[in-house]
Amino acid sequence: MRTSDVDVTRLPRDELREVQDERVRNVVRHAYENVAFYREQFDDIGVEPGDIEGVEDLSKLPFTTKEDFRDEYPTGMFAVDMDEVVRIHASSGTTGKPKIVGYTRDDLDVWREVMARGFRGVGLTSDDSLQNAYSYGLFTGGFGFHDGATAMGMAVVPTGGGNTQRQVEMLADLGVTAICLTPSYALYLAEVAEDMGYDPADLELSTVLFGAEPCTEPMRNEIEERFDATAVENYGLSEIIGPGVAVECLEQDGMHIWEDHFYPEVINPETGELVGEGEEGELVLTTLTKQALPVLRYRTGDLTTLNYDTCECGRTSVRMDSVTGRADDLIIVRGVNFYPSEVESVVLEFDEVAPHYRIDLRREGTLDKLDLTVELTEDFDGSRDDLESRIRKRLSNVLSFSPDDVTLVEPGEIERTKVGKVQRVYDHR
Ligand code: DLL
Repeated sequence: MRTSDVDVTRLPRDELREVQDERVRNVVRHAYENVAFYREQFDDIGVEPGDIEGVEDLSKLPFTTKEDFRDEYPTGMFAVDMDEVVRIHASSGTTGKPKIVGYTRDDLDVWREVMARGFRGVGLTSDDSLQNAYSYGLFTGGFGFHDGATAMGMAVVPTGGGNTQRQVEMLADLGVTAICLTPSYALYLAEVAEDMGYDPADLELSTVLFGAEPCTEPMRNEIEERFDATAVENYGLSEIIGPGVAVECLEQDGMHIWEDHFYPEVINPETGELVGEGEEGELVLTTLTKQALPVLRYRTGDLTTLNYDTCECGRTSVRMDSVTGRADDLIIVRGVNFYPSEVESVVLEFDEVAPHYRIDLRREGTLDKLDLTVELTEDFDGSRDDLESRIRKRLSNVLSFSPDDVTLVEPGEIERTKVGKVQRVYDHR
């Protein structure tokens, strides 16, 4: 069955399942026949491609991990010869070799299609223009957005990351209607625009497409207010395709996973068992159509929850919540566990605080300590002691934890990320 993007996101779920089952059979066979890594994995546990009759059977297979990508560096996970590969990207982790990913011509078509689907889903048309402030290069953000927007006929302004004053000039002078960038860079861009004498809300921008790093609801609200635009989220990762695995619609009620291409499962990161419907856990993805780099049961490390209810927009595709954190980002201090995003949600409840903060973890003797630095807004003129103690109290109510040190700093003092992904947690232990 051929699926077009008009119908597939609204198919009754049992019909979607038929599409997925057929595709998973193909991708499993393709991976087994062409990637020694998968063949060995299957043979080790005595499973044959024919044993996987549909997505329900995926749980018979082991997970694929980031380490597997590193072990197979650079192209051991590829299932086609290099002459069929037309694009390479890479995802750089904080440590070790990057994960190299490859695409055939058809893979690029799929990528364009899922990106364009996301654009159309938020009302963008070929009449819109998109300023692409994601970096071009090995990172998938730049080319992923560029190709999808070009395929749709939008006018792409390929600024890439950084050079923020120029970004502002382009937005203002060209009357650009949509922009894509990380949420932290969106806020920085607004600040620079203000410094240059523009009110970001007066720009023509109607849509801000953000992703590539976590963003809490208060942070999104701030972006929407600053730019007087609708801010919609995009999730993805290089190993699976890049941006465009899942995208919000205008309901802003979870990101639709394009399930005809990417099959999601959620597991308990400790045990590897599937969690119950609607429970939070680590997202595991299987590519259903990728040729150059088929990936079976990939542990993304990203924590989320899936919602299978039909969306108000009419789409039946499963929706994932914003990523609350990565399983490996969990902060454990003096026996209390929490994610940086939880600290962010609490801190941004305070109107006196700007959406910029950092968390420093250090060790004193045998004790772990956590210092929180938050930035004040321009118009703050209250008592610092009072604000500090209210932030502490609120953190301690919500997270059962109070930082060792809370420092309030002047606007602009926390360093901004101009290219790449923001870092908010610094572990000095
Ligand atoms: O960041 C792809 C992308 C580009 C997505 C632009 C959206 C927009 P990688 O560099 O391989 O790919 O990083 C993937 O980034 O596993 C998540 O931990 C994180 N990530 C991506 N999107 C989101 C999001 C791109 N919306 C890793 N919210 C993923 C939170 C995200 N984290």
